[in-house]
Amino acid sequence: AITPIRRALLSVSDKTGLEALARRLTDAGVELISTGGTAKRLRDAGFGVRDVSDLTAFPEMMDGRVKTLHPMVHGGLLAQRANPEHAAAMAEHGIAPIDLLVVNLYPFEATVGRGASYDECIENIDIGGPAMIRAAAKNHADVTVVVDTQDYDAVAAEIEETGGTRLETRKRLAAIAYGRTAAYDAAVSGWMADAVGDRTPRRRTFAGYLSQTLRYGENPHQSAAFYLDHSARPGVATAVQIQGKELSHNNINDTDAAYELVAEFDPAAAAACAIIKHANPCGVARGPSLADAYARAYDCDRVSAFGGIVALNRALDRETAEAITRIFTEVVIAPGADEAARAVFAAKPNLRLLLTDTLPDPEAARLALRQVSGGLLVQDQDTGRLDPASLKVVTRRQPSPAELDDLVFAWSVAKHVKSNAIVYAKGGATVGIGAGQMSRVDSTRIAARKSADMAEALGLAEPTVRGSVVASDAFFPFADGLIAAAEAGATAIIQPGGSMRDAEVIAAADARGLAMVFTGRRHFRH
Ligand code: 93A
Repeated sequence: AITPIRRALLSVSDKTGLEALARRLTDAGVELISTGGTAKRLRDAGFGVRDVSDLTAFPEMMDGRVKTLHPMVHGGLLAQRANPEHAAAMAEHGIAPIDLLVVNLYPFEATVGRGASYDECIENIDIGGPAMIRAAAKNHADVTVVVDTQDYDAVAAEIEETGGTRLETRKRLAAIAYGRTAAYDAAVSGWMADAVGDRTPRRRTFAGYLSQTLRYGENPHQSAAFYLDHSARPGVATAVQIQGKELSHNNINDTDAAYELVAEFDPAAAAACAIIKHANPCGVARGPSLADAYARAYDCDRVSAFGGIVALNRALDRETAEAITRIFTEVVIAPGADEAARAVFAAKPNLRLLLTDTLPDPEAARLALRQVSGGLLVQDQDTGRLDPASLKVVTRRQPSPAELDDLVFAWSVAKHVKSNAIVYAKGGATVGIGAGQMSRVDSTRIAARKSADMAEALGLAEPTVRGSVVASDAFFPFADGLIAAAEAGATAIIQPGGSMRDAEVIAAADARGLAMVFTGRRHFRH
């Protein structure tokens, strides 16, 4: 069954495609009504359009805060056409039906995104638009609602073809409409809660707004899209892509992991580089220069670094760009890139280069979400950072200053490795990483074995884990993991402590002359 469309109300902030739509509606004999700015744009383009203020016999007032909030508008949207009482009310009050509503809202998310003042953000909270959208969507039995410029073409085509719209189309559009108002209010709520620093998980609602549809998801048979939240946090979501192929679902996920990790390292203190594969680091290093940091991150696991994601904590320079382009790399993200570096990358047009103005703030409080079947798990993001002064030495031997430095470095990396996480480090670079194993002792052994393989490939006399330190993201439940690390050649250990068998683990460390410190805090990452 087709419901004819005779009158349309158009009220849009984003005027993309407006004239083309108006042309097709007018040609199909549809009468147009509009709010101030939209009406002006249409009139300037030569269309005949009736002002909402004429319909309501009320001026738009209070800076436009009140323009469509009127029974002449809402009656026209909400009246059930086949209901005799509704028809009588319409006749009595002279309310004419509105069959098509085209609205897009004040750009609240974009206003927040460009860092506008509090008052300006408040002024960009649309009230009349969502009210009309919700009214029209509720009454989809009779009314067609369009909130996305991307739907203009299909709706216009259906009107041209049939003189109206199908019920199925109106239902589909109503679902899109409620999705838009829900996401809109979630953005307003999230922004306001952030403004007062309230991140109580039980009070939050979550929705994003569409940034882009992706070619596919984690695998080619999964469809996917990328949604942004209101936070405008520097990172993969807000970065400018300078060059390279379109980002994939997995690129976005891995780039996020890479940038969050490298942001742990203060660029004023040292350059740092993280290379990521499958959301886990395969090499992380600090250094006097970016090129040095990249080279040593790469040396941790050259095999895995192939096709990896590289994140830097300083602006990309020519030397580092040249080193990165020597192997196949998927994505590079950095807080800037100089001209010479850009020129080097330009010769590799497929390589994706993402730039942000600043690094993400690793200490910024925020919520982390994870989907489970039928729900969302919500928690504070793990922003816990180590205060070296709080470390407790539990062994007879104290760590040397060099060991201590590496222990803190390894711990910062371990926080970003999937559990069970084991990270060996030496001289400000990881030399072996064990990630995502179901047993901690397996992670310990895998990290040592990878390091031995790497040492062999590099032609080194002995594995790089010899004389390294090791971080464990959670306590060693038994001494076996620690013994495995000691046998691999680690000389110092950082871990949360807190196992029932801590005494056994400490005794095993003392027996081997290891230094061990407890953080009192774990960094599970599942
Ligand atoms: O300030 S409002 O919340 N009050 C209203 O009554 C109202 N009616 C429509 N904003 C309102 N709108 C919004 O105005 C629409 O959602 C649309 O985004 C915008 C279009 O205004 P103009 O046609 O003047 O450009």
